Amino acid sequence: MDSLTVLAQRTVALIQDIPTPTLVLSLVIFAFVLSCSLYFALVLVAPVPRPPHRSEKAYLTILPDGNRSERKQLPCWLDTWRAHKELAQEKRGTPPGIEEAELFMSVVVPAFNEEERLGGMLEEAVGYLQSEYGNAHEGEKGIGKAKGWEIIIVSDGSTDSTVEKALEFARDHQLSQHPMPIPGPRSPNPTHSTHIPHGSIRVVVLEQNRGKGGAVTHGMRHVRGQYIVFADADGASRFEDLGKLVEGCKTVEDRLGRGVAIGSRAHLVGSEAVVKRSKLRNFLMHSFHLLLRLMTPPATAAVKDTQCGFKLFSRAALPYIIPYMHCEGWIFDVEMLMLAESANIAMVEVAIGWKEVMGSKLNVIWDSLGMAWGLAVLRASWALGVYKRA
Ligand SMILES: Nc1nc2c(ncn2[C@@H]2O[C@H](COP(=O)(O)OP(=O)(O)OP(=O)(O)O)[C@@H](O)[C@H]2O)c(=O)[nH]1
Ligand SMILES: [Mg+2]
Repeated sequence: MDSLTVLAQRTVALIQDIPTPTLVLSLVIFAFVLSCSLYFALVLVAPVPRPPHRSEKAYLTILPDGNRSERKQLPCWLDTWRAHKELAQEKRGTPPGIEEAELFMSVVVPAFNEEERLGGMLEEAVGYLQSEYGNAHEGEKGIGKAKGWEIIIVSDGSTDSTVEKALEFARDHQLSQHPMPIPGPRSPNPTHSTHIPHGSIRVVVLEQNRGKGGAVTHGMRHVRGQYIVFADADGASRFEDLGKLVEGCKTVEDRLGRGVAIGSRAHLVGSEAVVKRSKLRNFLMHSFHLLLRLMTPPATAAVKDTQCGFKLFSRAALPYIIPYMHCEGWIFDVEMLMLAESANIAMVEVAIGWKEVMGSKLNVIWDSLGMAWGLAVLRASWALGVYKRA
């Protein structure tokens, strides 16, 4: 008989000698200690977003005379909402809604070292926004607003000239009736450009890099629109499809006006653009989808393309999502969808045009591992109540 078998036999004999109540109690204590350790380990590893620095609650824009503005205070619906919520809790009143919109469409663009790609994306965006929504009327607020737009570019600790490029774009397009058109992914040789209203582009500068999730969430705290979309700075999504997202969102909005429309590239799987990607990237994409289906609640698991950087939210949906965001990295889209689902906000997936654009900063292997880890931590934090939701 080898020593291992002897050891096993002795252990079994030892356990058999322990009275049953003592054994059960020991198991209960063991399970309790294990759960506590897991909980505290999770509290340690689960990301907690850092509060914004003072300078990050301000924006830069181009003044009507073409000069760059001083830092101006950003309006923040979230601060007002939180103050009202605390008051309502003290008085046991009804929880607050969100303050009224000032314009129709807010576009949040996270930008990390995007001096090369940002201009082309903005050209395409302002062309559509100005022709579709036009100028906002100063001082007018209200739920029925169908005019006006803003773009909030959140430079995510960029070390290149992203901020200067964004302000240069705003200056040219505000001052000139015929600005110099900037080539983009869909129009390499553009012939016309769009004159834009003063102050429609705001640039927010994060002092340190936070990751795409942190940048998007930060921008979305300061939006004034009735609808809010976030869009990648590379211009990969066809901006004109924004109209389809708005229509899609309207069809699912509930009586509180809450809805989410998710731009989707699922219809492109099998197309040249996706097939041309490396085998490794496509393999990791499929593995990630499998993980998502296994680990997320049903409505989120049913979304075919959770990662598309083109998602639209109605204003009324924001207080159920933005205050409860934790993920700063690539997994933040999934957190947004899970929060919407947990608040019973309907989501619709809308097929959009998309083009592979050179210059992606995604590190396929490293970022995929980060996403799998982020998803595991997110799911566990929900299960054990480490993260609060609405
Ligand atoms: N890589 C990266 N992008 C960031 C970060 N913060 C904000 N972003 C922005 O996130 C958006 C998406 O980045 P991309 O590099 O195009 O990555 P992607 O669209 O997920 O991947 P592709 O499908 O390869 O284009 C861009 O607008 C980036 O500027 C960050 O810390 N790292
Ligand atoms: Mg991209």
